[in-house]
Amino acid sequence: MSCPGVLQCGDYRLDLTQPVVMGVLNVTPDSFSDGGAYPDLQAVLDRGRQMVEQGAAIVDVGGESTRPGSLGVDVAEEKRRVLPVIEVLASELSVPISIDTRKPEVMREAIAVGASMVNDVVALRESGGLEVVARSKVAVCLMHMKGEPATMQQDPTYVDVVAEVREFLEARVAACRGVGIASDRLVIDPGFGFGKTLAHNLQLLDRLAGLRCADLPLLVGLSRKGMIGALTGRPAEGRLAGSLALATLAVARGASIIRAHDVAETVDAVRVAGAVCGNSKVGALHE
Ligand code: 9MG
Repeated sequence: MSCPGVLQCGDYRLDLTQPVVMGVLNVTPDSFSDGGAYPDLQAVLDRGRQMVEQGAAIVDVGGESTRPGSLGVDVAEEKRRVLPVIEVLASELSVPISIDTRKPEVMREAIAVGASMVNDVVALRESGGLEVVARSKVAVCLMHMKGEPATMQQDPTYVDVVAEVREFLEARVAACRGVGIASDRLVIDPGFGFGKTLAHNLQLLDRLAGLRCADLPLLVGLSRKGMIGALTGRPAEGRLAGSLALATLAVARGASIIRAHDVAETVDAVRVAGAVCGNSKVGALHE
């Protein structure tokens, strides 16, 4: 049965009565490579442990870049990058491990080695994705993306971006329910930067509460994104202050999960924002 404020992630029950942080752990060749063919598992595990110590409630592992302009990797290469990492993190860490992938075969094998959540930028639209998740107990994040990463930022247009994103998410939630995925396993995400101009991103954030469907938790990924670069003129590594400002605004507008690279700083921002907005227990705990 669905229980408001709890996300069922495999064997984990994640408390979302206060907003939480999902740490980003990319295992693309430029991230944890030791120069050889395989990811440096010890370095990845150390980073995962550090994220948990810093307060991450979920660790999101991705082996394929979805940045604007990026080209995909093939399924064998993606599995080679992520599966050993998921297996070691799931056995060593005490939080749900999420697999960031759009490929049903990668989802299935990641779940088999311990992933408790699927983070899918195409919201289970690839053939077989719905069934893989339905046959498991994992949670799934359904994200909106218009177009494909290689071309999505080439003049994206909407009549009403908030209404179109909400209608898309409602349809994907209905598709999930249609194959038997319970509501307490679903999370929705407007997909900031995925086929959206700066103006679209700002409207979506400002009207985030209007995206809610069926009281499902909202996840947002704003950390280091191009919209911060557009507003501040700073490169990705100089966008922490902008990322924290957006994370704070997202919590104020009802976001439950903040996907972030800078875990320690984001956890503090989210706790403070959650306390002010009345959706966190942290104020009471430390008074
Ligand atoms: C993988 N990835 C990159 N940005 C993201 C975002 O905004 N949301 C989700 N769910 N995943 C993302």
